[in-house]
Amino acid sequence: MAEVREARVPDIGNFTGIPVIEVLVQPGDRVDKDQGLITLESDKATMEVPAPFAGVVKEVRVKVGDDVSEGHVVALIEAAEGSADAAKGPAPARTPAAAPAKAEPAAVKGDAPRAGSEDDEAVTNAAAPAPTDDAPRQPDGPAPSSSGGPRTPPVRFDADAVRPDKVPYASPAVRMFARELGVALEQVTGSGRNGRITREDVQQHVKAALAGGTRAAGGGGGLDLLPWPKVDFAKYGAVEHKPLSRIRKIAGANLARNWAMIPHVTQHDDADVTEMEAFRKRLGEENKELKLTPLVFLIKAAVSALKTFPHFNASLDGDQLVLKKYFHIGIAVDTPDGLVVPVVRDADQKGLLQLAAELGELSKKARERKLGPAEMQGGCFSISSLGGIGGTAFTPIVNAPEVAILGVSRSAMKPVWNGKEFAPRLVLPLSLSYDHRVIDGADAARFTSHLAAVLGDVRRLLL
Ligand code: CAO
Repeated sequence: MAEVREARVPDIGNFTGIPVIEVLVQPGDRVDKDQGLITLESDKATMEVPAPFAGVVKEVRVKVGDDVSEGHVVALIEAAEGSADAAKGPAPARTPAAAPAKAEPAAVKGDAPRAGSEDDEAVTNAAAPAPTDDAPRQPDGPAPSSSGGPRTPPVRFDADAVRPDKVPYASPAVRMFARELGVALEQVTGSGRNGRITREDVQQHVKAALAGGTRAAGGGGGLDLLPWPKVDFAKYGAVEHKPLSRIRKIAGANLARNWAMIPHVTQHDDADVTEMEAFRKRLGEENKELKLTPLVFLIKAAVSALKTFPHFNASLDGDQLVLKKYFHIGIAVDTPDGLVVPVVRDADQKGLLQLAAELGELSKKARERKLGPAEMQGGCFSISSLGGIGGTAFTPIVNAPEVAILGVSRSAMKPVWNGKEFAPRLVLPLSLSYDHRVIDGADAARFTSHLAAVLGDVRRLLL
């Protein structure tokens, strides 16, 4: 007649009083050797206690919430007929078992090696090989001790080797389940105790990915944000509801994507535009029909800088940088309905006066909502000028798929040291935001220095 034997908690290093968080079997269950019986969870990692031999569970001696240590009896199992391991297995139930022989411990890694994997050798004597109901069973278990006596598979539970901030909190069974589905556990939010990831969490993650959610299974990043706060503002005072305009909704969605997906850095600089302003005023006097603002000089200066630093006139396309040989400059225009960005095409081929005329026309059309989609497409680089309004600096958001945007604030007279004395100079603040995946800080500083040099001496635009 088959013997009923004890299944005990194996060697788990120096850990004692580890809570049981899952009981994976119940009386009557047929278990294979090394099949998980219970899951333990310390504050740093989880592990399964495996069945030391195949058989039928007669009694489960622990429940969720119990604290267990090495040698604690987990279950009584009636050994299957002909189970070689059972013959050499632990002492029969209710007979105190010999202390489990300690094999050379192997550290439990963050991801438990799966049965039959290349890692098996390294973990020959490590328990918790992590089979699951739907996983292949491990054909052979731990080797008997040299004495040939009974032994429970030992586990070295090396919590120090486990980085709690790096290792997702999940049982070996859940890890294997995630691996089979190609899900990176780092991207799954755990709903269990202490943020532990459950099988259901993995399933939900896959469902969200299949439904086109932001979190793709096994790859990509994706933001895992809290839901937007829902507040009843009327509780605190009078309010009025006003629907967002279509432009604001579209612009808002684009801005949010660009802000979230592009690693932004903003480089600030000053340009001495004293001479440029004197020239602009003269030119304005001669062309009273045109509105000749500093912006047209900025467009020309931007073209000059883009020619000198071609990777600013580019877009990312996967792991390719698409360098553009044309110079279409987007101009952010403030309209009552929100922000739009019409594009001045081939700005390199146009003079200051033509640019002024075109800019006047585009901003008028923008404010009258008469811009066609084609007039807002194909931009290489954008300029957002708040100079007519005020401010000293700001951080514009890159207009994807462009890689940089120039923000311009209001010029102001400032005392500037010329080597001998402070002289009153008209200083124009520049704020260049860029995509740090494409542009390095040093190049951004060179770019704004180039802009400042060109705006400081507009004769350079002829070069
Ligand atoms: N410093 C000082 N004065 C400036 C200046 C600057 N940097 N830029 C413009 N000015 C002056 C102009 O010379 C003009 O003066 P006059 O009336 O005496 O001629 C006045 O400010 C108003 O200029 P403007 O704003 O009408 O014209 P512009 O060519 O500079 O800009 C446009 C045109 C369409 C870009 C602008 O009207 C606009 O919409 N700006 C807002 C852009 C925006 O919202 N950006 C933020 C986007 S969110 O990141």
